[in-house]
Amino acid sequence: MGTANEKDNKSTIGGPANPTGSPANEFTRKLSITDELAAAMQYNAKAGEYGEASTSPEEGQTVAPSDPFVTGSTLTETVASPKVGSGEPRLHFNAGSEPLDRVRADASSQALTTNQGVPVGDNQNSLKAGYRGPALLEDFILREKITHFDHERIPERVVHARGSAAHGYFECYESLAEYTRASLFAEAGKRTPVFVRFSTVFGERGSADTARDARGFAVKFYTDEGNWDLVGNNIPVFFIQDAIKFPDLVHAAKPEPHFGIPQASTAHDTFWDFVSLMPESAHMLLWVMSDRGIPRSFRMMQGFGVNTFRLVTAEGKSRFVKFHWQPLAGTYSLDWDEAVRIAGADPDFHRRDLWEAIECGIYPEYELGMQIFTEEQAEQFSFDVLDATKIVPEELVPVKPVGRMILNRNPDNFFAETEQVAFCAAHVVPGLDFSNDPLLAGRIHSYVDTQLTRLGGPNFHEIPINSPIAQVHNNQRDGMHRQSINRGRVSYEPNSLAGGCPFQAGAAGFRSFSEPVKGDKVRGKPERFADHYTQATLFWNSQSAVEKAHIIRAFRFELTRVQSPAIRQRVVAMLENVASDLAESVAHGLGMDALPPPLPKALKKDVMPEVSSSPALSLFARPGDGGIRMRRIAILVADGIDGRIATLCAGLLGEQAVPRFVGARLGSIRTTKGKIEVDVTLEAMPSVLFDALVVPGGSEGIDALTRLGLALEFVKEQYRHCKPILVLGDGRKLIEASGIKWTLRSGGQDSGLLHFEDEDIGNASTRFIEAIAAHRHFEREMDPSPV
Ligand code: HDE
Repeated sequence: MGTANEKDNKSTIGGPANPTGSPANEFTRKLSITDELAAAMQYNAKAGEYGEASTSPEEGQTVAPSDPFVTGSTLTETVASPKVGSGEPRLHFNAGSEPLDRVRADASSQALTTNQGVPVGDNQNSLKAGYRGPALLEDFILREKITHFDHERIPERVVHARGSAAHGYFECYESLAEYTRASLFAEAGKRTPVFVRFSTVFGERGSADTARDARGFAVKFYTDEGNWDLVGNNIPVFFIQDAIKFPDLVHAAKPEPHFGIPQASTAHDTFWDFVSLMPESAHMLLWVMSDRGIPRSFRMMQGFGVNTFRLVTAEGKSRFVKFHWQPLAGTYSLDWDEAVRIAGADPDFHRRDLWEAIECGIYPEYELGMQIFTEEQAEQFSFDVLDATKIVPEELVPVKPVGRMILNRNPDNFFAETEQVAFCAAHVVPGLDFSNDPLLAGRIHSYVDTQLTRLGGPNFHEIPINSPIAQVHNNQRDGMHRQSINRGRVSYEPNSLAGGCPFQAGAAGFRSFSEPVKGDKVRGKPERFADHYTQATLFWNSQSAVEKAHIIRAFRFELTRVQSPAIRQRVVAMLENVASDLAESVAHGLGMDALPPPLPKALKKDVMPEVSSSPALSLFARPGDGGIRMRRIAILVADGIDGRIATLCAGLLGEQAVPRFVGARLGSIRTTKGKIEVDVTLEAMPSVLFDALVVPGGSEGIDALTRLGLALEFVKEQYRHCKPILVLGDGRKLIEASGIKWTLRSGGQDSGLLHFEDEDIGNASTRFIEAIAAHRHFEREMDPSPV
């Protein structure tokens, strides 16, 4: 056991008087082999840290210890117990990176305990001095329970507080090694686990899902080289160009501070005051006021990385990239009147939709696309790719599909996963990097910073949902709520006492793209950022007539709620620089007699855009796969309806749609052929919660429905919101009683209002399914609606 250093070891302050064979001898041995390890690293070869050499960092120096004991914390680590574990140290391993199973808890067949694991005998009564006497301070069971309860809430996210999330995976179509060394894109078929959170931006945690707002689309990829968070939105641009304006934007949009009104709505003075003084917001405003601001479902909206990022190859070559998510179910939206009513009928509309789709096995799917372009190409664009208020039109750089994402598992626990997940725009992996977008720079800082308050300290990366599946090894230590029990005494680098570990990865690790930078230290923006309107006009020009009408309606609605006429005028003056027909229509709706002069433009010269219209910007450009999975279909029922409706219902179920028999009360109703159980009442699930309507035949049943105000209302709303309506046989009487006309005002045919005789059910079903797949039948839309 003796080594050359044994004598010296004995002379250390902690050195034992060591009778041979005693544990103290092991102590001496450890001192010796520790010294051997330290001696094996004679110096720190720092040459690679300077000058030219530092651009390709080498792997850190490391020496393997002759015995694992040497890097351990204690000689007693082999002592096993049900608490400390097997006594076999798991070397080179961080147990915190194990799958979430390690922290899932299930109480079936288990007795109730305190947080200390003490079985609780009575969970009904606090401890008292006598049945009618005072409760006793001694009652640690009561106090623990109440104290924990008192602290159940954490601060909500300062923005994006309202959200819903799911687990799934990303699958790469083909190797992207030509563009990036990111491991998740290394080979065709490679799967990477993901956790995705969708959110609204401005509403509080309990606000309604259907508020008009951008939607967050944040994806955490648990790659084998660490976590990559693609923290995007469902709109490809943003309100502002520089992070320094973000607190102003959010303060202006949130409820006004003096009275906390309005909740989850930009329809108020402070928001429009701010944005009309920040004309760079014009482009984003058009997107938010379009139907993108009220998606039908999280499953039916696009996602965008917004900021320009970089892809970097193994050789260090960089290209710019914009990220796009494309939903397989197509892009569809709500009607504004519908969105407002849903907020009352089911404020959890989007959350429920996502949850139910996944529970039913109808897994939401999105394709990831990339617009990849070089810096030289970017130089030629009429806009600046570092400006987050600009898109790169697909006509300039097509979107290359690179993989698909499938959400196939709901979380076990909303708080532990959806609430505690922490996304961060700074979380990138080797092969990805940032551009100099000044908005992105602020984001790189903000996300970690905000978690320090929200999640209570610097160890939020250890919360199970946030921990990477890639191993975490570094010398960070301590802080609130630390979970890892780091073995050994070394928490610094360079070191020789742990054989240099953990050592820097060198070429295998993340390396920032070495971008040449020059220029004065300034506060300012490049000139191309001053063009605030060209792309807002491009968006407007790319919309269909229906979409334009909805944008006008949204501006009118929001500005009608603005109390200050001067602010309304300023917004209209801004819109004049986007499109005169837009400005005029909005002004007309606001009762303005004359248009104000347009806002002066910051950029005096005209910009020559590459394209003046881009069809890809219309929601109608993305119908999806044409399926009607998870579409909710109401079948109105009352005693005496035609029983053949059951056949139609079965056909819809076959398409994985969700038909529901809706009646005045629960229980069974009598049909001409037997009985049907009512699924839900007209009151509990009003029209706005359904995508389509069936009015069955059967004279007696229809007469009963015609006498029901709620049934008439139901039909009217389906019609007003341009939804497909299938009417069978005598059902036509309910349509007529609702004041609905069979033909359009233009005299044409309404493609979404179908009437068939009862015996025609097969044909009716096929046509109806097509009409549902078309989502809405806007040819019937009139403003204002006569029904
Ligand atoms: Fe965020 N943003 N953001 N943001 N953001 C947050 O981080 C911030 C921006 C986005 O589901 C916060 O953890 C700044 C653009 C999403 O948990 C905070 C700026 C885009 C989510 C923050 C922006 C986003 C957030 C609040 C301007 C689209 C929700 C809570 C410089 C690309 C993630 C949190 C989730 C959340 C800061 C602008 C997307 C405060 C400073 C542009 C999807 O850190």
